[in-house]
Amino acid sequence: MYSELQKIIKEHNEMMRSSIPLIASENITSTLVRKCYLSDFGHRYAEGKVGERYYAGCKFIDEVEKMAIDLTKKLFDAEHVNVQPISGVVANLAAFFALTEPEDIIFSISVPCGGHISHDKMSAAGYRGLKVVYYPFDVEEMNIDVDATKKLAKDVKPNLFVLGSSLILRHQPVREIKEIAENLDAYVMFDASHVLGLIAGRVYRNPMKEGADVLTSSTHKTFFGPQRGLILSKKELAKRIDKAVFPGVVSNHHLHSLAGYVVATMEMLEFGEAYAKQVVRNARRLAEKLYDLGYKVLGEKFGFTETHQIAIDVRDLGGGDRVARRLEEVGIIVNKNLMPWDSVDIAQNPSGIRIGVQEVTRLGMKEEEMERIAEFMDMALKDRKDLKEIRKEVKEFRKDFQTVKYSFEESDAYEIC
Ligand code: DSN
Repeated sequence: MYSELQKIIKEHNEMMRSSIPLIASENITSTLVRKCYLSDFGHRYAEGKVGERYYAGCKFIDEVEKMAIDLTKKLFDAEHVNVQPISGVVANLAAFFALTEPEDIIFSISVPCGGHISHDKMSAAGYRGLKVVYYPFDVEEMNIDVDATKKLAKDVKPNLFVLGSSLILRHQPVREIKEIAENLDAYVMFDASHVLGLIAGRVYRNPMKEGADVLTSSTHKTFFGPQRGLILSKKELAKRIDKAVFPGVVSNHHLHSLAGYVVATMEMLEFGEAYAKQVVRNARRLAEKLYDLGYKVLGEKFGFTETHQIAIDVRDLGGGDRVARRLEEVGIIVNKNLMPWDSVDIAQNPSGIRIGVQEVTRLGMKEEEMERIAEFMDMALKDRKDLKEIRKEVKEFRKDFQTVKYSFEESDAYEIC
């Protein structure tokens, strides 16, 4: 049995090693981060705050958590930091507990317009008992319609404005929403899961500097991983946030990955700016090339993207499901994605695909490689070559990109340490 599992892991690693990973919510960690997973921290418990634990044996864990807090404060110039949420959804749930009461009304971006499920009725927001009203959304701009939001907010009087999304091509209007919120005595929370690494790298505007009261996030999309969560907040909300996290929604908080997060934060401080700039350059180049090849890439009027993501309407190619499967056959991994005009009922075959270039950027790819990727996609989607032949070419192309860049030592991307 064990050898069967080993075989599966090996095959998975080989598949990833020879593919082009373009899922916008994923990234790869350096070996320095991965080594932390194997430490004894992974067997231990540390409930409570640094220096105020419920178990003995936390002396060194306290040092790690203090480093995580201090480095995060430095990176984001944050007033208060909680690094204990174990994922982005857990961070959101804690923020909802800290900022709202059941029956409160929140404004969220709808899932087809890019919002994350945890901001919606079917997930964390609904489970907190919140009533969800969607922002008016300008599809041409792929952004919140501020004027219409202002009008709607006057009638609805939400208690909390949730910003940030999973399909996020633009800077979102945090300042404008904050102004609306202030008049209603409401809070503004920004879920930065997708753009955290771009905020750290100073290419995406820091929502806390634009007026958000709370920033929630996962740590492994544009950020350098590993998979966990965090919350930044204004000082005056610190106690409420901390209580909502522990004992609210987290007990132990996975200390081996906390140590990995410390390494990732150091990497971000050192290399984040260069990486984030290259991410946005890569996303734009891939979008432009696909657009030139005749694909319906959203957002021509704003240069296609201001982040790591691009979105393509692929209805004329059979829809997102067909396109994602076909690309997978040649080793290009993307996700099918609802587009703003879709109903959630067609989530299994939506109108579009979403592409993120953060992981291939971390693997060292630049604009030239984005053009190659667009050509591979085009060959597969327009049947210009046998799929097996394209798969071979993709494998060959990937051979030059086997190490993790933007780290203190360049390491093999798939080595099991
Ligand atoms: N659903 C994930 C995404 O791909 O954006 C985030 O949790």
